[in-house]
Order: sequence, then C-alpha cells, then structure tokens
Amino acid sequence: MSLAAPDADLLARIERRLGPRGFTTDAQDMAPWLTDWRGRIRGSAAALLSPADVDQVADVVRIAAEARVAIVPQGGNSSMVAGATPPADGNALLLSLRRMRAIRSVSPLDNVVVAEAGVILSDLHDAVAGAGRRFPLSLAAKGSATVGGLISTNAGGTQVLRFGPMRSLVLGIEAVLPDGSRFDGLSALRKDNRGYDLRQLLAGAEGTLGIVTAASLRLVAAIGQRAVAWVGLASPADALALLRRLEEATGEAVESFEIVPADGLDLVLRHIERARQPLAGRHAWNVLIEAVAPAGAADPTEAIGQALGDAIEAGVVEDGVVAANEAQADALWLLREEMSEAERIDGMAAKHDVSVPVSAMPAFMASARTEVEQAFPGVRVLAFGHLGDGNVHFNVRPPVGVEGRPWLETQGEAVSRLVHDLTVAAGGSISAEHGIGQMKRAELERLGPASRLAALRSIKRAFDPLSLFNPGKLVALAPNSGVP
Ligand code: 2HG
Ligand code: ZN
Repeated sequence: MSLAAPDADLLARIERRLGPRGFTTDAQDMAPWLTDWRGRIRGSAAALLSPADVDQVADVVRIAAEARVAIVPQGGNSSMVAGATPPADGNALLLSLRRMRAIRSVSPLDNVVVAEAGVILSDLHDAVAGAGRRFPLSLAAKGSATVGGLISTNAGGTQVLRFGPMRSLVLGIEAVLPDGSRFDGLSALRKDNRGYDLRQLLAGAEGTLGIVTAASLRLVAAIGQRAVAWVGLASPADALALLRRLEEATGEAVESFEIVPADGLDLVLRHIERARQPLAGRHAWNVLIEAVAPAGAADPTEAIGQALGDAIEAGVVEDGVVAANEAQADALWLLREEMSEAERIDGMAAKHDVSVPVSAMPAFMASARTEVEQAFPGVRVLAFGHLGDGNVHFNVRPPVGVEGRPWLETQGEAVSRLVHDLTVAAGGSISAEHGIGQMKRAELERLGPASRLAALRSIKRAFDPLSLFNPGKLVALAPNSGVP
C-alpha cells in the first residue's frame, strides 16, 4: 500500500474548491512551512492548502482520500519534534489551519470559549480577557502556537501544575476524519459518559486520526493579583521541598514552578538582550514561581513573601526576590521563557523532554547527568523546566569548542538513547509534553512496550487504515514495513 502523488487534475480540483487565497504551489510561499522551527528537518509538499472553514477542510480531505493522497495538518509550526513537517518525498498536501481563526463564542456563564483551530494562543488569551475570563495554558511559543496544534500535541507549558495539560482544558472538538466525514463534538458537556471519549483520542493524536478544526475550551476566572518570584537555591531537592511549603502556605495558588540551572540563566543573560540578572549572587539552581488569585480573593504576594522568608530561615532557599510590579514580573518571566531560545542561539543540542514521578526527579537529574557525562566526556547537560510536573528538558550540548551539527549527527542518537534508557529505567516517559512527531518515532518503537504500541496501531488503523493523515508521525501502521 503506497501513498499517491497528486496529479495536476487533483490539484486543480482542490484549487477550484479553495479559491486563490486557499491554494498555492509557489515555492517561496511554501518555504517557511516546510522546515521545523529549529531547522532540523526539511520536508516538501505538492501544495499548501489554507481552507477558510470546516466545509472546505472536509471537501479537500474527501477529494484527497479518494485519490489516496496524504495530508499533513499544520498550525503554528512550532513543534519541538517536527510533528507538522511534511515528508521529504513531496507527495503530501500540507494543510494549514491558520486562516481558520474565528472565536466563535465566549460564554462566561458556561466558562467556555469556542475557538477555531487557527486561533493563535496569545489571541485566545486576549479574546477571553475581554469577557473577564482566562484560558489557563501558556507557553513560550504563545505568539505562534495555535489551538489546533496545542490540542493535537496535547501541549503542556507553564501552568500544568494547576490546570493540567491541554487535554484537560478541552471540553469539545470539531474535527474532520480521514475519510472526509465530520466529528461534531463541540457541545461542551461537563459530563458525557457515552463510552470511548473521541475528544480525548483526538487530543494528542498529532493529526494522525483527524484534523481538529475547532474546539470548546474551559475557561477560569481572570487573574486578580499575581505574585511572581525568583529564588536561588542549592538543589532540585530543595526546590521540590520549597514547592510543597508554598502549597501549604497558599493553597492552590501556585500555578508555575519552573527550574533553571545556573548555566541556563547564564545563557539567557548572554543571548537575550533584555534579560537582567535577577539576584545579586550566582546560585546553582533557580526557580521561577507564580502564584495567582482571582479578583476578590486575597492577594498571594504576602503569603508567598512570608513563605519564602521562612524557607530562607530553614535553609531551603538561599536568596529570593518577589516582583514589586507587573514590569518586574514580566522581566522575571522573560528569564524563563527565553531559556529555549537562548539555548537555540547558543548552538545545537540533543533535546529530551522527559518525565519521571515528581518525587524521583531530583535524584534522576543528578544520576542521569553523571551517567551522560561519563559516557560522553565533555558534554554539557542543561536540564530545566517544569519540576513541579516531574518534567524537565534534559538537553545535552556538545563539549566546548565542538561544532554542534556534526556532533549531533554523529553522537546525538547515542546520547538520546542513553537519556531515554535512563528515563524508562526510572519509570518515566520519553515525551512529557512535546509529543513524538517524527523525531522520537524510532525511540518510541525501540522502547515500546509492545502491547502499548500494538494498541496505538490498532487505534490508528481504525481511524485511518490507509495512513493518509500525517504520515511518518507518531506511530507506523506496521513496524519496519515502510508503511507510514
Ligand atoms: C520549554 O519548556 C519548552 O521552554 C521548550 O517546552 C523546551 O527547548 C526545550 O527543550
Ligand atoms: Zn517545556
């Protein structure tokens, strides 16, 4: 079973259906969308389709499916695992959801927003703020990541601690399935127990089961006051102890708890012009904390300040600062949010998005670092991120003076295998929040377990027996068979 290349007649039919704004084969127009944002994987496509509504999506999917032509859905193209980059053979159609950016409704009474797939996350934040509500998921790529992509990758970010990942905020989904039929599941029922939850199957499916065209998303009360703090401390174990202290002091107010090592902060200060040193001294580890209260509830600033003072006295924290105003709060957030960008500017890294049980993370970070540094002398481990979720980005950079790309090409795979083996041995996952895409597919196959992979394949086969949606991503219909 092989996927077909679209012929001129098929492309003309699709172009007629989508109109000039919705169709292009122009190399220059397509170029920015054919490479993943880190520039690691280059793809190719027969055409770039930009439908304006769900009917157009359904029609082009049907036309392509009849001809057995594959479709790669794409949102903001900010995947960390090249999940939206088309295969290199150029046979697939790249389908962008970016023109579908309507906010269909905001209901403060239901606490629900219905947004189309192409709505950019920061626009979603602004739209619901206008109705006195908040969509409580944020991440560094908020200026480009879209609703459809966030759902399809089950994105995480910096508020998972309190609100869970994207799937926990999805109440309803509208999607087009691989045969062109529609799944109309937008009704935002809080309770719906009719068996398999199709919404949750589509969330995190990386566009391999359906193309999400719109979603009903959960909203929460707008922020009244927030307390943002930056602390320096000696170890991830102390950081975790601090998190539990803060929770005891402020209830559920702590939403973000992000760890950054000293050399990570150095990178941000070196490469990001607006970044400023947050504390007088250098600390082995730093944590960014945000605690939030809705309007009408007590301002968490005092409780956070008091708890940090107690933690300093108890020797858990070395130094800390609580932002005195919004500008200072933003300046502290910048240090965390630009971490990934600063690392990218500095050069190539073997990147790993791993999770282990929260309590096991401090020991894992130390022992995995030792093992990796012993196996690959000179490499520099940079582990940062979502400590409160048991998820860090355990990135490994080449030794000083060694050029990144050739190092990654020759050593990257072995480094990643070791990091992933250690993760699995610690009872963890090789993808905490970035998904599998094409970059982690071999590792998913290698590490199994077989029963889990078999279940994934069965689900894929049930929805997309011809493997027309996002071929080459997440899971192959049959392992090692060349079938995408
Ligand atoms: C983050 O937490 C992102 O900043 C990116 O998930 C992580 O670049 C990375 O490794
Ligand atoms: Zn992250």
